[in-house]
Amino acid sequence: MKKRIFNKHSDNPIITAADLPEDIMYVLNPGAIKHNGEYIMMMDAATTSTPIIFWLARSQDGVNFKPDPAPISNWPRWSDEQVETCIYDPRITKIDDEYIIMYASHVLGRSVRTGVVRTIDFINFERIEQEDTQQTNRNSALFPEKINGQYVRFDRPMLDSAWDPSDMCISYSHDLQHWRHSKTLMQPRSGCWDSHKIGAGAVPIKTDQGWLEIYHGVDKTASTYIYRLGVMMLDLDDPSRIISRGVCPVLWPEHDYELDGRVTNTTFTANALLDGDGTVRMYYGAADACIGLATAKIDDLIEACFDQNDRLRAFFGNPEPVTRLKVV
Ligand code: M1P
Repeated sequence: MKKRIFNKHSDNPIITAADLPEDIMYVLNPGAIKHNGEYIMMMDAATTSTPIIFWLARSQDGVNFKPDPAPISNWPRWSDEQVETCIYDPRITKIDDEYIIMYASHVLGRSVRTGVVRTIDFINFERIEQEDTQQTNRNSALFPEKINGQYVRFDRPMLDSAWDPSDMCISYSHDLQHWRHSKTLMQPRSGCWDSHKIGAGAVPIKTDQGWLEIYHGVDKTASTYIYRLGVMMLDLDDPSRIISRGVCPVLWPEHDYELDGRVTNTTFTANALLDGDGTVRMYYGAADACIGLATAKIDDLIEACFDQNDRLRAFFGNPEPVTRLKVV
């Protein structure tokens, strides 16, 4: 039998709603980063009285997390003063000396878009205003360095319904506010675990083989959707070029806490942290209800990108994009 790429921690789920001090129903899909020698998780938290908000948890060892006593209370508003009704899936990228957080933002009366907020200390937060393209968009993740003088991000424009098929896209910016030259990076693969829609997962990791990306793929069955995680490798100088896309998922729902929750059959990530010893540590949302930890060796993830690829590259060809993408 093939070895597992990711191994799930024996204490999973490592955080549940019961670990938080207030009236929390669910915690899920954290962004994560190491800051001042400490692991920081920024979790989506759904309370009984507010929509999803962000809540920080901190850890010295990367396994045992202590949630802050209260959620982030000074999250900045959009300049039009609109109140966000729901925020989720923060991806935290360290770039130079600051952390850029890209997340899904809803306000009343408009569809979801990518919000961008910066911080240097996870105490004060400053909004980076976004050009309003009216594009429905989420699952954005910023690369950890500029490439050819530009910021680069994955994003995921959507059709009218969040349940419609969608592609993973890539966009470029000089100022983190105006995103240009958006193009489709990758489509769902018919007949595979990522057949229905796909989206960025983690902030990509730079390796000597290229940019390693862990993404989520959705499979639609007769009765449900299944969210699994897979890998791909992108060209270091031109990340819109896929060098190789792994064939098999590297993590999938299999335990009760992943199969049964707010959204069944769901494993979803917004982070992957490379430790000094070559271990990739990933905090993932399980069933949209709690948080698990899984670890893998970076070399195994790289190998998984190239697994059986030649045979399937010919098979999958280059299908038409399924996402309605407004190119600006
Ligand atoms: O409910 C499963 C996931 O659904 C969304 O992901 P996607 O946009 O790819 O369908 C996100 O809302 C995510 O938060 C959630 O875990």
